[in-house]
Amino acid sequence: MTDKPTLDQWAAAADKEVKGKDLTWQTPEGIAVKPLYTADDVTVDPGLPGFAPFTRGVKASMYAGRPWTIRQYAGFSTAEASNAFYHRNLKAGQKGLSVAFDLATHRGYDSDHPRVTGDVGKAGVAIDTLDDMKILFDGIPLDKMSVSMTMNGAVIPILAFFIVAGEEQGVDRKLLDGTIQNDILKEFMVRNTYIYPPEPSMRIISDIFGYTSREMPKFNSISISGYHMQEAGATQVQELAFTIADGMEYVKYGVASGLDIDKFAGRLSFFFAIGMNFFMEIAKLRAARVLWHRAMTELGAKDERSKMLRTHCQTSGVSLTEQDPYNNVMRTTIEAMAAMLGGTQSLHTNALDEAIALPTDFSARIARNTQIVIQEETGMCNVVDPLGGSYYVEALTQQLVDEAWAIIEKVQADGGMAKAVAAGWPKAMIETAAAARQARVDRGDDVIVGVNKYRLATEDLLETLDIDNAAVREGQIARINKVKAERDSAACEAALQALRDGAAAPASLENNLLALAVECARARATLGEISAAMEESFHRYGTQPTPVKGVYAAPYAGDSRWQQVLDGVQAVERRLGRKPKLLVAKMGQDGHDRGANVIASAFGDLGFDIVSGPLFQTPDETVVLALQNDVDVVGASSLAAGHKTLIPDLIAKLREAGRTDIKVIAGGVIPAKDYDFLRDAGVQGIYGPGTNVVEAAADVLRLLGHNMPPAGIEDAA
Ligand code: MLC
Ligand code: 5AD
Repeated sequence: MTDKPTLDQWAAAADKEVKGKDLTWQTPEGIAVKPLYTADDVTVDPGLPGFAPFTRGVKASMYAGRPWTIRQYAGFSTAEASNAFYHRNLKAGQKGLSVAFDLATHRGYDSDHPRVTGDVGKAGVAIDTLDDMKILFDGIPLDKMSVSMTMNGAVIPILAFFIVAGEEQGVDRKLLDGTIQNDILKEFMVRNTYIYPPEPSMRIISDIFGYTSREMPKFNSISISGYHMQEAGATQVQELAFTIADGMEYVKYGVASGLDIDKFAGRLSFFFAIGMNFFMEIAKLRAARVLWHRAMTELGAKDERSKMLRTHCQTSGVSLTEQDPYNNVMRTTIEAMAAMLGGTQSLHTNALDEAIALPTDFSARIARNTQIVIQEETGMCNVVDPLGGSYYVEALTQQLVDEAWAIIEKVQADGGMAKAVAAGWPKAMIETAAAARQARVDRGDDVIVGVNKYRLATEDLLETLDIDNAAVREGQIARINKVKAERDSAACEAALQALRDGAAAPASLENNLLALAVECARARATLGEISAAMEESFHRYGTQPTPVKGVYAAPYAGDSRWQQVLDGVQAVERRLGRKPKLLVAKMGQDGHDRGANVIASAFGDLGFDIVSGPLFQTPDETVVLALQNDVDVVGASSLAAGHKTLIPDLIAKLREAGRTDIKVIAGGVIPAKDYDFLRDAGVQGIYGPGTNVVEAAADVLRLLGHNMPPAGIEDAA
């Protein structure tokens, strides 16, 4: 018998094979992954599924007993169209519902509000009245179907409509099954569909915890979300740490409002993104359960159910590409497998047209079937936590627990997540990670197949969903007017006044905002009216973006193309007698600001003078900003499909002001089929997903009359 080889012998053998090359992988998460893991790396026994700390899953039988819920997030145009889509999807194997609202609804505006002309029905379904909500769930029994609603800003009117829609279906509140996102801290950090400032927003959450724990025992009162942090650029460690820290903050607020921790904590739920770093994502979900168990034990929970982290997952939107979009099917499959191997309770798989539009019936079918195939064809569900005991996965799980806990301790030392969010450092950390990632992609250090490697010379056009925004808006306005004409206006006004008074008074059982809003919903008040009633005391919140500096530039030190563009900017500066000036504009209710912030950072690093416009501007407000700052270029960043309404409007208003010299460019989620329309409207440059930012800057220099040489583009097709 030969001796068992030692680890040193293995290292020597591997070293010889690769001629001394260091095989350690520095992941984008900043974790050093070794080429081999052994039993020596497993320092913590993961225990058994269904038992604390739930590393291996929250149920003893996991998917062998019941598979995760196939819960596809969807919503577009009207309640009628979305309802029909839900029925078709449920018939085809989807198991739970998940509602996507349009941005006007998110931000508490009725569809007839002048600020939302470009947003109605675009990124989700428009809901203005109880009637809309009843149509949305027509034929869907709310005591049998679990429904998730992604709503944070206008959470009070939406939840009130949901409760009354159930009531009018004859469903007892006690039986309502589902989840409301209701996670405002991450809105202030990354998603930006807040309405009110942080303090009243936190009161709203405690009021919802109070109401649902008393009245709706089956309903998950919050979905504490890391998803959007990863979408905004956060590393897995940041996503994990800030999400758990957010959860701890909500629990503290709930307890401070007088609730018993074990009376509400069992209905807190979570939501994570699952990106392309396969094993890291599996380990992340396992680590999340360990961290939440530890955090809740520290916060004094006694019931094991209060410490059990149940989560929804969604495959990563930003990992998908506009280029060669069928590759997205593979990406989503890999991510879906990571989510299930990590032990998720519920899952959304993204559609292959993610990077440019909302799903069509075709792309939604492929996305849904990705999960059905895993559940029904592969046998993967028959074994609980099949990666349990993998040296690598167990070691990574522990490493993520340790690294995330260090950040959580920093948050606690700073007084909790609400204070950290107000101080702004978590957002800055995430934006720094986003700028660094963009530079790695633009330099080709991080490979994206079909984008910065193996790029096709020509792309086929993909059929995508188009929404007639004007028609949806007209229909919504007609319904709002009808509801207002038919309701008992005195009763409605009395209910709204009670809500105004409740919002003006300190939080209490009698002033529970959700309970007061349920009365408003019964009296047929609109979403905009309910939101405005609270806004009178709470006010509307806004912030000024502050792009990070020097992060995008750092890896380009010594790069010749970078230098060429820097020189170009300086040449334009000499000609103008000042730096070329770019206004990065966000119009409409679209709060996706990763793209705008990355552009502002990168162009700033290249020597442009940057004016970072605030979120939620109208075209008129953007024109005022452009004139006040006397900019050369306005770059409109659009990720929520408002581009065909808002950008032409902006150009028309610049013309009216006599400033045809100011160039307008557009970037973001803009389907190729809209390019001609935008060019005809006067847009001089369009930069879709997958754009190399240095080349976009070179292009802008050309627009400003500089003779920029082309880059040596590598073409693999
Ligand atoms: C589960 N059950 C079992 C079992 N597995 N019982 C016996 N044996 C087993 N093996 C039971 C559970 O205990 C539960 O009952 C019931 O079955 C349902 O299972 P679940 O695991 O709770 O699943 P689900 O109902 O789907 O709830 C999952 C959740 C929830 C807890 C994560 O919060 C949820 O559905 N979240 C979805 C959030 C979402 O869709 N968000 C979209 C965001 S999109 P009981 O009685 O114990 O409850 C977005 C994008 C954007 O945000 O920015 O716009
Ligand atoms: N329908 C379907 N999916 C949507 N997403 C956002 N809005 C919708 C919608 N109306 C998904 C996308 C995006 C993520 C935030 O949610 O995948 O990346």
